[in-house]
Amino acid sequence: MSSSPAITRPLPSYRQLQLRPRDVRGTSWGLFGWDDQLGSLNHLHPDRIRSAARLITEGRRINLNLPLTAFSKPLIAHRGHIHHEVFGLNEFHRDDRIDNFFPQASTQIDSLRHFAHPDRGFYNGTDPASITAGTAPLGIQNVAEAGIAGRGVLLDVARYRQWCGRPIDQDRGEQISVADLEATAQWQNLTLEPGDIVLIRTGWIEHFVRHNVPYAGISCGLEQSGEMAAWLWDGQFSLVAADNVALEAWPATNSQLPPARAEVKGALPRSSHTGMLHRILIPLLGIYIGELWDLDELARWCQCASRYAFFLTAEPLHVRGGVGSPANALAIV
Ligand code: UVW
Repeated sequence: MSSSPAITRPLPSYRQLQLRPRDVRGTSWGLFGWDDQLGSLNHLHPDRIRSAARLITEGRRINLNLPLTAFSKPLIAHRGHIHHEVFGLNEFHRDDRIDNFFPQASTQIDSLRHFAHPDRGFYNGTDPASITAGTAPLGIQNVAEAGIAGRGVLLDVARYRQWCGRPIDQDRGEQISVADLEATAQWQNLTLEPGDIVLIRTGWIEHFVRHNVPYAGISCGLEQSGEMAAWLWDGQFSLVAADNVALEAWPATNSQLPPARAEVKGALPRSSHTGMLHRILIPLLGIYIGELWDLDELARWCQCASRYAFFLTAEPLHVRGGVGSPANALAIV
């Protein structure tokens, strides 16, 4: 799989998705083909990538990844801390090994096998039995094979909110609204375009990592609402990533999204995943998302240059059947 096919017909809006036939209602299933593995990455047309390359004016590279070892105490309890061993076959040689590696423990991209919707299943109706280690469906290797490159745009919501006298309260798990995203873009004089790789800076990394504030398991992030899902789908963005724990606010206790039918009926116990935007974005819409992207240096450059668009690449690990991966993301300005 070397490049995405061009989309030859207009895509339905999020509102129109809700009017699709019952078995695909509210989903993008089949719109990119029933065997599609790339979802929103189909928006990375070759002409968009060529035009994004023209944004490279200085030739400066800005790393967007935290170290794999950034969190000695895991942010999500079940994701442990890596053990890195350096050894040598003799005194003139070194090799290394990493054990206990959780690919989503630091800066990451989630594959489309990360979440299923409890009532609807995995993206494109993929058989859950096919989602195991080493199998291809929806695995992160699809992204590694296609590659990510295109126009990155930064929405520095943290700085916008500071500027307008409403700084984000990092301890409250605040929900960032569509209105805030749009106001930030307008304040930055940025017009969002189809195919954009949208990076949202909430200030989480600056607060909890750079200023070393103890993290109590509460993170600001995108509001869990139909309006947010509509904004992300209708914008035809290729990928959306943020500098926080889950892209969306965490935990999802103030979600405006309804629980799954199975949860309402009691067939599935409610959990920390109830009400998550992940359940809409990944399995229903096929939108690739990223978390814990380090956007602070990029934000400084954007502010100095008064420019919020740049060339961006990301290349996840080529792990067949991988669920998530370090993002290996780079802005080139
Ligand atoms: C959460 O579940 C909080 O986020 P993710 O698994 O996508 O890292």
